[in-house]
Amino acid sequence: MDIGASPFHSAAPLAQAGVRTTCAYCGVGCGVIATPDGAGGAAIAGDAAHPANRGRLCVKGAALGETLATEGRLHYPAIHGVRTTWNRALDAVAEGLRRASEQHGPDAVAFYLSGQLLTEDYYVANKLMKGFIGSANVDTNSRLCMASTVAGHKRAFGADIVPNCYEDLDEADLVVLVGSNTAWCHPVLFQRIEQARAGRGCRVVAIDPRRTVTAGSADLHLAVAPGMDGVLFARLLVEIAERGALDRDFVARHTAGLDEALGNARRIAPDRAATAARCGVGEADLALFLDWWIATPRVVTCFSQGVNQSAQGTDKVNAILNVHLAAGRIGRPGSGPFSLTGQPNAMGGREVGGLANQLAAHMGFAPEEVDRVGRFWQAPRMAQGEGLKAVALFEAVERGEIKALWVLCTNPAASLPRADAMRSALKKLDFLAVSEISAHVDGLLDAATVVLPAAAWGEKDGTVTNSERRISRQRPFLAPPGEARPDWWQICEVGKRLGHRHAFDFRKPADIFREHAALSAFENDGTRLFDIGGLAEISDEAYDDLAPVQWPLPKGAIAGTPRLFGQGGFAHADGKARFVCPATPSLAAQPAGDYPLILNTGRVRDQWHTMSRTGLSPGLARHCPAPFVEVHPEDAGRFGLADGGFAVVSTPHGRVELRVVVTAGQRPGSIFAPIHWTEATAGRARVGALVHGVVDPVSGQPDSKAVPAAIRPWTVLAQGFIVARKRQPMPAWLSHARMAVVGGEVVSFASPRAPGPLHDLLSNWLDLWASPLNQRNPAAGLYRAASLLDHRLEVLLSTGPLADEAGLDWAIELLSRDRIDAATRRYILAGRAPGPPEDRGPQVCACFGVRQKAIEDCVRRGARSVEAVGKAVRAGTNCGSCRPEIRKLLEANLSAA
Ligand SMILES: Nc1nc2c(c(=O)[nH]1)N[C@H]1C(S)=C(S)[C@@H](COP(=O)(O)OP(=O)(O)OC[C@H]3O[C@@H](n4cnc5c(=O)[nH]c(N)nc54)[C@H](O)[C@@H]3O)O[C@H]1N2
Ligand SMILES: Nc1nc2c(c(=O)[nH]1)N[C@H]1C(S)=C(S)[C@@H](COP(=O)(O)OP(=O)(O)OC[C@H]3O[C@@H](n4cnc5c(=O)[nH]c(N)nc54)[C@H](O)[C@@H]3O)O[C@H]1N2
Ligand code: SF4
Ligand SMILES: [Mo]
Repeated sequence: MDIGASPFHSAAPLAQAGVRTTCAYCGVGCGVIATPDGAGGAAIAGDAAHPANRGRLCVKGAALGETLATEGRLHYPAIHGVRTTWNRALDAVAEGLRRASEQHGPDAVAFYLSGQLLTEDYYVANKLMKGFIGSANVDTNSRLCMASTVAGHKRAFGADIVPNCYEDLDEADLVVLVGSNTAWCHPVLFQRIEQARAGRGCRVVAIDPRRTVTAGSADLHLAVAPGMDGVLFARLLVEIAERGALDRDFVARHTAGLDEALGNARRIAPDRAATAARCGVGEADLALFLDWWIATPRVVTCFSQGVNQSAQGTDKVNAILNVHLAAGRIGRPGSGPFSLTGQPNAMGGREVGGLANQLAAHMGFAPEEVDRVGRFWQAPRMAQGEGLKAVALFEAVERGEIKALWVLCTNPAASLPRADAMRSALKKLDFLAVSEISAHVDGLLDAATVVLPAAAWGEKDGTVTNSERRISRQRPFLAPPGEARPDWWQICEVGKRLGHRHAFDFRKPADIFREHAALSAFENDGTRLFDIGGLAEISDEAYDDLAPVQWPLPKGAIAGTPRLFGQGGFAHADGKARFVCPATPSLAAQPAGDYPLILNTGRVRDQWHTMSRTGLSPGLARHCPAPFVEVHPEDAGRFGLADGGFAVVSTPHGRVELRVVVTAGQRPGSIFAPIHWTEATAGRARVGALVHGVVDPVSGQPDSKAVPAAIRPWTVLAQGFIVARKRQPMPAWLSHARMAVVGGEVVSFASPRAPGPLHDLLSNWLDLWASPLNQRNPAAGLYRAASLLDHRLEVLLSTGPLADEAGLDWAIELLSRDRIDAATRRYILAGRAPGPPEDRGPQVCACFGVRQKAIEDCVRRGARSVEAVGKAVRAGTNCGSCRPEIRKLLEANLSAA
């Protein structure tokens, strides 16, 4: 079969003028205007016409232009690591899937997808597996992300519906953020909340075991004990009932099960003292939270991974939905429960049925639903029941039951629990296909039989749905590099090769979208709320021009739907919502014995997951340059750890070496480590390897926030850095972290070896032995070696007993010089710029590269507000992501003064 000329590659960039598209990252779904520069890059600006962000972007969105380089991308298909043609690669995928299915049955085949795929990609993948291969073994990284919310919504509402919209955050008088580091993970929504605070005096409560930047800037922070959110919300339910805050009319007409739920809540949270004790919060703080919530009709409760990623995740979700139902505060202006989705298309994946326990278009596996979807697809081999959820699916891979797997747009070798075991499991497969954009995806690409290069953000064409059910277009403005092609096309080509030419004969994303919209309306008659029948006959032109719109949008509707359920109309057969009785909260695995601490994992402000894209940006690198573990001072004392020192963190599943940050913002007994670094960006710091395989019993979502763990000091004798123009492969034995800088990269490292021997080993590794630029000062333990090419710095290695921030800053600066003169060479070996050393502190504002010391100087010179700091050094005046941190620095420096 010939694949013909590529419609995705044209000699000229696809567009010259500004193209309206949607940000590649989080579920806020901000509108972006990208203006290609004609040289493969693009200027990025917020889209003032997009209702999600109204022109704002956070620091990650603003830096999208720094991630467009095609170096480091996959350019060609490959079989067993050898470049091949698309024809051969696609034939090999079809053959790999066919053989496994014929020899072992369809359930020996699986797809593992991602909330970063577009709806059109997702739709055809789900259709191919559930209708044509005949298995429901198609799951997604959304299982690690939103599954508990999906399950909670379904239990309470009868369907997976987010009842509210972003305007409710502008119109609320109280916003409760549960298990959400909104300031860092949904920054543009956080800015909307901050604006409501400034404008209408909205209050903010943060519920998080850690004092995050979000919690630090809230009016009230409840440092809830890990996993105990359900107790807090059970008490709230009881007090809503006892203090006259029930909406009796709403409860009577639109809900069922309040009495049982109340009885259950009274058992879980019998009184305030017991609640405060179980939640580990002060009684006065608890009382304030209860008072504020009960007294404020316009209240939005936002929740994210501190809720979802728990062994009690679905129960936590329902405990939150219960209080909103009881008070009738749902789907009304300024009030409702609000799941903040993680990935840009977490919602789209749910709409097409990307999860193994859903079919398509919000249908499940009831016989009439299987029949309906089967007739619509004219599918020969419909899956008859649920497939395996991600963790169970990969356990089946481990047992050798899954023989052929296709992974698209996610890295299970990094992000699944027990990541080391997952790496071994992938090697057991008879056949593994991987669709990826990046050539640096460790643990996955090396295990693949076939690697398929995908088109990336900026090259892809389709739709995504954000947290408020708003469908927006992602539009291409660059041609994909080499022979990279969109995911939907890859899937359709494999579908055709499996003999289903008619079912996968889509020529463009608009064709797929129309079918998806038509299925949502097919035999619907109002029985399914997910209905976008109004878009089923959309023309190609109208699809290209589609303005952001919120579903439901049934046939005949003239506008989308911002809110649902304000007047009832739930999706259960009787139209009523259900109060759910959560189990009494308790941790799935208690810290004890050899693993006395609770490891909590999550995100930092300027990186996205495995960093395959954000890691390319020098501007984003400086905020958190290396992996770390946060420890409370009491635990630091207990385990002999020092701030700035190093520790080994271990669980029965893995072990990492991390820098220690001692902070009172941790709860005693809990430690926190970010998830972002893999072997592509670091050494000996893959936190995913530590996480246990425990899942929520209802949703199957992993419990990645509460893992019993041990910590002990790790003695480091040498630290240093490598500054290099080109990416340097690093030895697996070295604890290190990479960071993009202008003109090259930095690798910082730490080691238990003494500086001299370590320096020798690394000089050897980097081929710097013979370099004339070599300086050794054994008495001080300081060693340097460098190589120049055409008078420019190529590689510089610096090793010593301590980290040398000032030396590093200067070395980075040298990388941007076109010519290194003789005088400068002397200073290279001395390791610092002429003049006294200068430590500028960590970067706070990524947009303008403003470091901590510069902000502290402003305070010393009289700045008393975030605005004044902005006026003086521009920090915080662009995307605003760093404003909470500037405020924190202001407060700290003023109280110190
Ligand atoms: N900068 C950045 N932004 C992102 C992403 C990113 O990688 N980087 N990823 C996106 C994605 S896919 C997602 S899913 C979202 C995630 O967004 P968030 O959920 O906000 O991020 P996390 O850091 O995973 O976890 C949130 C908080 O849950 C807290 N937590 C842990 N255990 C508990 C508990 O028992 N109860 C409560 N109440 N809180 C608890 C943690 O301390 C943490 O601060 O972010 C999205 N946005
Ligand atoms: N311990 C712990 N583990 C976690 C979490 C946690 O908080 N703690 N969070 C979980 C959550 S919420 C999430 S969402 C996951 C995220 O985990 P992953 O999904 O594994 O992380 P990403 O780095 O986003 O992976 C996306 C991959 O797709 C590639 N890619 C990007 N665009 C495209 C494209 O258009 N097509 C294709 N084919 N490939 C593309 C990227 O290069 C990258 O390798 O991690 C989960 N794992
Ligand atoms: S908040 Fe930031 S990362 Fe999220 S969509 Fe908006 S610009 Fe992108
Ligand atoms: Mo996520």
